[in-house]
Amino acid sequence: MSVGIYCLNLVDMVMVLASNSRINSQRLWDSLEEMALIGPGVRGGCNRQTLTDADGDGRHLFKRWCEAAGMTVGVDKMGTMFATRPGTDPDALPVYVGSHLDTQPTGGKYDGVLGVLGALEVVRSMNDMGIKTKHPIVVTNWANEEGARFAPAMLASGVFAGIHTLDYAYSRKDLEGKTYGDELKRIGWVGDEEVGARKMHAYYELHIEQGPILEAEDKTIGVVTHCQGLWWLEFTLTGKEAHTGSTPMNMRVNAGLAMSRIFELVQTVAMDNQPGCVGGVGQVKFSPNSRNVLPGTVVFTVDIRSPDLTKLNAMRARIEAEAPKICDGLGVKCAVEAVGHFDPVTFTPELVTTVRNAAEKLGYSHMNVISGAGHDACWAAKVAPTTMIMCPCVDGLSHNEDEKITIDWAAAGADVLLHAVLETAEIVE
Ligand code: HGY
Ligand code: MN
Ligand code: MN
Repeated sequence: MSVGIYCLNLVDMVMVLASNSRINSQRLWDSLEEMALIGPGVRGGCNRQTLTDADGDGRHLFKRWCEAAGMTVGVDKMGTMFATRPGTDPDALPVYVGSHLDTQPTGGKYDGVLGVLGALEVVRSMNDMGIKTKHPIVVTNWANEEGARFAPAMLASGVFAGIHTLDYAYSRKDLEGKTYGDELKRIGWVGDEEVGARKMHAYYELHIEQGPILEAEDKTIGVVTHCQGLWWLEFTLTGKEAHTGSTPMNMRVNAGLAMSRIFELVQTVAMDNQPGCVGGVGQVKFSPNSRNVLPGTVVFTVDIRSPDLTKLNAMRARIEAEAPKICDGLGVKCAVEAVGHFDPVTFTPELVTTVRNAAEKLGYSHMNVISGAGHDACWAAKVAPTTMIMCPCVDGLSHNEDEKITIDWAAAGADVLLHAVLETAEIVE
């Protein structure tokens, strides 16, 4: 009986490896923990706000890691970072995969960061397995996704997709009056690439859910089919500065009182549009913000969202119709400016199927989800086939230093990301 020696040639070996491959979960977790040390919060989370020195330090670490993984790093004029792993076909458009490294002031370790370092881990794992792909892979760190310091959110990806001009983006100011352009220059991360000049074959983004559904349904992977739309309405209310003690109640022009009644209005409008709508306010600025002076001006941003465009715009219309009446009744002047917006997003069905098939193949429980939070993928979807992958987070908590995920959830998300990217980037010998 001849003993046939069946040996796998290199291509078969790579294909077998690739078909069952998993990322290195401990290496991913260690990278997440190391990045979290940069711009630490005060309760175990992160405060690595965009264009701060901490953001700059995080960028340098990410660049070092990318170069150590054999990638070359380009930067565009908005400061977005693109780390390229070459493909075998120099004419093939790259598969982009990433998210953001900037955090909220009281952010977690994983919002955005899991997507960037999960993408880096995909490349590191491809290197380990000697996998080559036809299409290059570009690991991406989008600048200013959060919009916490410079509104609107997803600013750099918005310029990339042609939604905002570079001048508009550079002019955006933080609460201290510093501009995006000046701060980007100050940290030394103004790149030379024209924003949006890069063309994508596809874009994938891994992100924590930032909501309670996956954990509650005991599902490991969120197959993201849509993302809800958003309006950020910035109100500037003008009252009259006056003594909080000696000014009679009937003589007050109280912008703070008007603000509180508009908060109630936002809550009522959102609750009147259940299910599937949300509304609230996260940022308020009183001037002069002194305990015993009635505010002369109050500036705050109303954040309303819905996956239903009609409901989203109806909420905006009702708030913009009723808020001025509240102010008129108090003698307060009311100005509103839309400072952030995107319509609900439908991700690319073919890529959504690729993600679902990868989760199936890897044996991960999964379900379709609509993203409650906004992401750079919302703008990438304007210029390329795009979709997202989500993993659960503990109690659905995010934008809070107590944000938690498990190493298994992180690994599952990055495993699915690996297989989706390999499918789209096409493994070759
Ligand atoms: O606002 C958002 O949904 C995102 O966290 N920037
Ligand atoms: Mn995010
Ligand atoms: Mn966020």
